[in-house]
Amino acid sequence: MSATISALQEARADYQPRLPLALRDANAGIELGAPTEPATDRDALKKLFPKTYGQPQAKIVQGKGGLSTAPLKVGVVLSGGQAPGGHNVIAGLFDALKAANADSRLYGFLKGPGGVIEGKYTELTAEFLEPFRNTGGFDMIMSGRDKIEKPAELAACQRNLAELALDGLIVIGGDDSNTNAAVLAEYLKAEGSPTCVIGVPKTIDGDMKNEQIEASFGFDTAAKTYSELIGSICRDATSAVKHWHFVKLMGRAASHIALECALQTHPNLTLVSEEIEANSASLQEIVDGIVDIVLQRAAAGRNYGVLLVPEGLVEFIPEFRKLIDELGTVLGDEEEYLLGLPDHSERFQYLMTRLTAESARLYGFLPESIQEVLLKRDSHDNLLVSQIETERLLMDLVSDKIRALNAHYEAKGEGEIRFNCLGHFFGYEGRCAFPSNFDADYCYSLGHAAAQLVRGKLTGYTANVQNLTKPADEWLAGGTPVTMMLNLERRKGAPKPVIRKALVDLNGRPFQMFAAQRDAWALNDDYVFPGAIQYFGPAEVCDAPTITLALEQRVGG
Ligand code: FBP
Repeated sequence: MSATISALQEARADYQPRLPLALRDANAGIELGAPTEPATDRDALKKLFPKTYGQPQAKIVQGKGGLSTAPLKVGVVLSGGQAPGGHNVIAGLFDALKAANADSRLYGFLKGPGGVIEGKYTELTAEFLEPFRNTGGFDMIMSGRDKIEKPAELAACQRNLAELALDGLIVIGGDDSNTNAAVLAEYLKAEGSPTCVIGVPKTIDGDMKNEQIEASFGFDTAAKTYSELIGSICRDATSAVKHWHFVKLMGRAASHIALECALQTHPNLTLVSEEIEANSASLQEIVDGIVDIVLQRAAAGRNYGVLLVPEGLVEFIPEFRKLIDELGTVLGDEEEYLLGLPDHSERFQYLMTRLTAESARLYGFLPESIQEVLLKRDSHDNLLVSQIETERLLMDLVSDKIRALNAHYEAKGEGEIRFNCLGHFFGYEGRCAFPSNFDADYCYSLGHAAAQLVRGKLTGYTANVQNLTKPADEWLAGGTPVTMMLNLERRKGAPKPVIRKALVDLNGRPFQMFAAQRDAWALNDDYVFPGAIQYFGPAEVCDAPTITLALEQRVGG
């Protein structure tokens, strides 16, 4: 941590995150509900998770008692992309463990799950932790995207956890990492290891949510950070009156971030990947739709506008989906050979012989930078959508079409349409922002909840905090068995257990609210300027949840 700190960081260090009543109670305990089941693939999942399948829901309740007060040793690891509030999960975990027994110790595994496999860790003491409270980023112990999957990796983890004699390991991660936590929990239980594994729902993408998990942490801060920037871009558009801004937004497959930003700022156009898939809209149809709005606004004298593009868009356009699936099959069968070819032109030539004619045409039409990215996957077999410059592809295609229209108008002696566009990508900018009050409180509560689950000796659970649109006092905390959230999906050609990703529900209130207003936003300048996240001031300015969460929990709208 840098020796020089900003005035905000100094002031923010004094912020005491709010906790629900049950997490403030020294005599809280855990109440277990009825056994649970996943929604689908029950038999297969039961076979894969014989030791942890069907566990009951866990609720942390005031006054129940019965949690261990012995000194505990717990490890924590940050997994995957940064999300504001991660440091507060660790602070909450530390404070809860120390409150139960001052001799408890917390260890941070370094650089993600790889640190657990390699046994690289540091002890997290009060002094070490102090400067990180209420700050963004994952720099306290760093993160990584390694997957604990192969038998040798699972065995190495077991060895390292045993060496430290850990009672618990807390995995702070998204859907893939929580799935990984469940796999490790199952393995350790089967091996007779005493280490419990508890996940914490993290990701700015907002796609790890379900009936039990109302929101993943980091979504609130990231979406509000992007909304501030989009609001400023909207004001620039109405000031300069000469640019269309094409803004790609992080968020992986799900369009939750784009949708939340649209609800916050009312841009002229927002593409929602899930709707594009539902309508089977082709790339050409998407481009035509954008051009249509550009023309309508130009006719009203508005040669400017703002368009939001979710980063995972291409995966939802049917012809791209087909291409991506075909590339996936080639990579599944021949990755080493393909990626071993000396340069892109050779890879390209080879792919032309392996793809269907339709996919080969689309692949050949794409810029080389996109062709290259389409051949890469992360350790969880995800496409690297943050590196696909979809906004630029759309800018080029829209510009081409307007150029063609202008040639046509010119031939008829009509005036041309002025269209200048600028591209932006808001992604990494939002992942390490100072957590909003919501994320600071939510994360601190999640950390406390995870500590109580370890004290209750539960394993294979994801910590949850619910009732999030109410004041923190009224939040409810507990744990959801991970097996309950699993289903089988094909990854690298084989069925794999994974937590079902929550995509935008087109019948849900957030999308419906957006759909009811978007026509007016397209043509008028109905922009809203949310401004920067505020940490000090009136509750309606500082503590409001996202519009998405409020609508989903039926508050407002
Ligand atoms: P997680 O799913 O791990 O939370 O990561 C979220 C994310 O920020 C995505 O929105 C983005 O596509 C991806 O990470 C970028 O990955 P990387 O950090 O490896 O560039």
